[in-house]
Amino acid sequence: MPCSRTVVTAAFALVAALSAVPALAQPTFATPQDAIKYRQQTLKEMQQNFKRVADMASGRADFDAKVAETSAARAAELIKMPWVGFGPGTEGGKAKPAIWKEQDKFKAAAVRGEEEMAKVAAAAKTGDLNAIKAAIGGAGAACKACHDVYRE
Ligand code: ASC
Repeated sequence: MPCSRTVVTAAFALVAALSAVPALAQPTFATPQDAIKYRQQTLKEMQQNFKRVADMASGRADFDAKVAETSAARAAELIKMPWVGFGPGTEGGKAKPAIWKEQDKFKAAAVRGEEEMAKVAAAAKTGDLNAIKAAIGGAGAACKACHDVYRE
């Protein structure tokens, strides 16, 4: 075969790709309580990071560009994580049953949060407090919109 080296390389790439799948799989939970704890913890840590930035935007805390950037980046990563913890049969905590009755709407609310937090992270990366001030309200509104409907 003229291209055996290419074939072997491709085969290795395929094996590597397939064996990488389990590592990328979503976390699973032994019990509903584990899922509830997981989503509460990730949302809590997200909120702590968001609040640090929001306090700078409102003037409650002194502006530190580096802290704002790392905190906003962390919040933007963390807000992607809790949603897998709202799987079938994990009703409980402060989560309202509506989450499981209208999964599409809940997912849309989650995505809105992710998008708004990404804007805060992008703003914080510029180091410009005014950019953060402009972005923070949209993120807060996304948090509130979801809580109003889906959290006790
Ligand atoms: C927070 C927090 C929320 C949002 C929301 C904004 O810091 O915990 O849920 O901001 O209150 O309206």
